[in-house]
Amino acid sequence: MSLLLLKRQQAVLLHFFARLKPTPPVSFGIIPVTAASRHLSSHITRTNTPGFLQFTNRPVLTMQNITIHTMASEKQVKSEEDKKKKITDWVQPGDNSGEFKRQVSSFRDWVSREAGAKYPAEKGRYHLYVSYACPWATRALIARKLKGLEDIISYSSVHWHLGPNGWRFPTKEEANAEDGEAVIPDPCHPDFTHLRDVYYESEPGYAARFTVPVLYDKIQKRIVNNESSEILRMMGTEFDDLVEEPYKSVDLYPEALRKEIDAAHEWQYDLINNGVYKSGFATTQEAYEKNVKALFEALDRCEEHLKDHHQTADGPFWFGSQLTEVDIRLFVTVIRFDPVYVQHFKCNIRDIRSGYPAIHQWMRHLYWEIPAFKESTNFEHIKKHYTRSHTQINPHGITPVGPLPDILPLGEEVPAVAAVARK
Ligand SMILES: N[C@@H](CCC(=O)N[C@@H](CS)C(=O)NCC(=O)O)C(=O)O
Repeated sequence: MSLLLLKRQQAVLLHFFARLKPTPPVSFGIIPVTAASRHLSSHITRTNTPGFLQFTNRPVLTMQNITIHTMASEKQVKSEEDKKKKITDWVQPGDNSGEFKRQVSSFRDWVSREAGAKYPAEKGRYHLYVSYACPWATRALIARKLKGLEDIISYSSVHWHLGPNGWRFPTKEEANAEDGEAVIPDPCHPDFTHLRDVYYESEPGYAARFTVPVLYDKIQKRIVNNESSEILRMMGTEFDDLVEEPYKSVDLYPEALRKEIDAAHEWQYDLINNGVYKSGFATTQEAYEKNVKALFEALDRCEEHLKDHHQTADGPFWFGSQLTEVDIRLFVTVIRFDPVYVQHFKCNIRDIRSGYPAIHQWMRHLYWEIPAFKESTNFEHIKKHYTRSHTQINPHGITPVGPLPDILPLGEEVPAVAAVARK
């Protein structure tokens, strides 16, 4: 759209509002949000529809603060049905299948070590937005530590609560009181209050979910990628020219294992990583049962696999002696299993600590023996986020106290397991 056309549309709007001025504030309609509209005052209010703002006829509109692109492209004009959607609708209203359907991530660029890359690997250039609560984001946090990228990629965590406007940044006061490193206001944009502001800065008409993780380029002021599997993959290799040994030779996706890694990801993503969400967000008995049974069959398969590895004693990881992406991606779900998924998502056919000895051992080894795993796990955020944000599942927002402890020490078992072991 040309600048001239835009200006003309702004002028028409201004004229219209000038005529409405004497009347009390009324809602006027919704328009697509733009980066500029963040700076608008009371004429604009947020809506619960991602990508759109509410216009009112409140006092004096100047040309300066109607710096809104009034472009309502085909893509941005939303149906009445779309407008009713809420961030907290995990299953779309009217979807009788009762199935949670995860959206496809939108930003899919890559940081690259290649010369002339659009997003070159550079120290200090990228920021990683995460939530400690989120298993997908924690994949990236773990990789950042394992690959020695702590001085190369900065990071911060959002507040644990996900509200009607999505993830928000902690205030300065909260940052002091919060439990957890880097739980701070947005370090890249001090005036941003919500993660969605970062999305709108990159793409004014963005109309999908505002998810973590987000890998952000501080120079181009743009989201590079918001898909955790890809952020994990690029952290594994693309910054290797900037890190010293021993980090350079940490290979999370080794050539010789690629086929097996890809195959494991395929079923584990669908049945386990996403399977807990499909169980927990289901709104029909059929959808819940289908997904929870498939989840536990997949966990049984993990148990068999890890039991064999432990018996042959070729190493503590999924592929024996080599820590790979598979360990990271499975860990972030399994570590949340007993504290949250068992009760909150009704994934309670068994729990890990009493029902899956080999998975339990594998998980505890990663947590207690490899600092990147423990340091990226914040049980406080994990427990509070799910139980107090998903009000349709847990209307009173009460966080269960147990199980205690969040994770057992290595070598200690729940009493029933220990009793059997003594026999
Ligand atoms: N495919 C994405 C999924 C990320 C995702 O769903 N993150 C959740 C947190 S666990 C989120 O930010 N949800 C906010 C929302 O959907 O509004 C990825 O793997 O990066």
